[in-house]
Amino acid sequence: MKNKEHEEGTALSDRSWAEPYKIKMVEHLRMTTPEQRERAIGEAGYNTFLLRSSDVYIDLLTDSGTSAMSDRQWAGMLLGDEAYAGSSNFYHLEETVREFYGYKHFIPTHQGRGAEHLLSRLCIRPGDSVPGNMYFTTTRHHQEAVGGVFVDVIIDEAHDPESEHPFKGNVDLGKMRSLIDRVGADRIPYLSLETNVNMAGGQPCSMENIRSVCALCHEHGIPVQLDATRAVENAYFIKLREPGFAGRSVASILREMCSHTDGCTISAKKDSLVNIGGFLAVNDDDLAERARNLVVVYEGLHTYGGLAGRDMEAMAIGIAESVQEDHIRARIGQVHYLGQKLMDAGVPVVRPLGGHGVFIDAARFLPHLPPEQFPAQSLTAALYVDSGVRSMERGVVSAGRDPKTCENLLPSLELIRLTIPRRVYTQAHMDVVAESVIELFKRPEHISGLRMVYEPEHLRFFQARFQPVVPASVVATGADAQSIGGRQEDEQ
Ligand code: PM9
Repeated sequence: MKNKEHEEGTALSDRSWAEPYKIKMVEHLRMTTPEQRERAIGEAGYNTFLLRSSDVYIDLLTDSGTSAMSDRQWAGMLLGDEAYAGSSNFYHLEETVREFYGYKHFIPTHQGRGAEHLLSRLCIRPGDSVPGNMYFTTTRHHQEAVGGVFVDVIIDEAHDPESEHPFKGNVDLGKMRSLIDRVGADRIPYLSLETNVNMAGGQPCSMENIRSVCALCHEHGIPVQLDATRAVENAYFIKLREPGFAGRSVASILREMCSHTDGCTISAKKDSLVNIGGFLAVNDDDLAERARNLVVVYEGLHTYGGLAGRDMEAMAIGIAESVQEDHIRARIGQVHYLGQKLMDAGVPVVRPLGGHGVFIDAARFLPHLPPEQFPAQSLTAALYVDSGVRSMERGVVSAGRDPKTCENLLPSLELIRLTIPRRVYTQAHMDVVAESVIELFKRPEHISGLRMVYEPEHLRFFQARFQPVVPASVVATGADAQSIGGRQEDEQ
């Protein structure tokens, strides 16, 4: 592979590079026919979360828990100490988290939202404002569930898919200052600072921004809690894009990022290369003690937090592997390989390319669909029917409703995410994905919109169901397979 951004500063500047591993075990993929896929997506209510994975050819739904573990991690699984209390794997993991992230206290949880739940319950009082650099679905849910009000303080560029700002995850210090002035520092329990901001397209924060926003918050006595779920990927972008960091190791950049903050929540299912797990890590002794008291209510004992000993061992090994330079370069390089192919074909994607996936601007891809027909959701269904590639909606369905007015929140970004699992697919898979997206892009008008026919109460994107809204013109001209569900509607 060759990607300009990833060649700089390496000995291989004018040479191709490849994945830094070889394949030892394979899992067979099943290719289906368009007819089978039309049936499957109809049965799934046009929601890719409701497809069976056996009906999926290339699964780019998420990078969460979908990584391939290394031989060392699998070997570590056999070293699981499955004691209820005080497992040796817990101590290994605690030591590893301290070494790579640097926080004083470590509390394991079953996954990221377990840690978000604990942090939100422990720190947020009803009516508090909780600033964050763009919302994340589960994070905001837990903040609102305990009466907090999420306030977006990300820079404006993050809401513009075409802005080439290299650090679109940055906090706007002016927005943060005016929130402090408006509600008072004592009504802000913490700033939730996400690394490689997911909903913005996997966009990083700069070290300079992390430093200055932490200084501002600390001046007012407001702690900063990092969502370090993809902090390693963020560290790599700092190394590539921020002056003064090219010669530093990703591991040392990660440590520095964390050192400015007061604690973190992590879904270890991403950066840390495991299929399950998460944690809360904090420096404050009192908060740590209260978290240890609460974890036993919701997750399990404070030395396992809902995880098996073997899961903790795999996580400890995965964390050490996650900061290896060749790993992270290949990981982000693969995402950018796919992104570049789409950009070369003129497909509108979020720029600059981010960390964990390529985000297609569905509003520009399907300009004939109004927001109330869920363009991004429609595109995920059409892509699946075309090629068996599973992607995820990140637009109005994910945004949900305003808790007060119950109106749909209309985010500025209406995206689909082609999320790349770590160490799972090859360059050839990326070619197949790109071909399918480009094929759809040639005939977008054949893709019909959707209407929501079932809306769950919480985090609706996971389980909502849809039906096609087939425009009369498409039905009249006898649309082909791309008119997702045209035939389905006719049958009903
Ligand atoms: N992220 C993702 O696919 C999985 C669930 S939502 C579809 O991107 C951040 C930045 C995340 C995240 C999960 C969580 C929650 C917290 N912060 O899924 O509970 O991207 O482990 O983590 C998903 P858990």
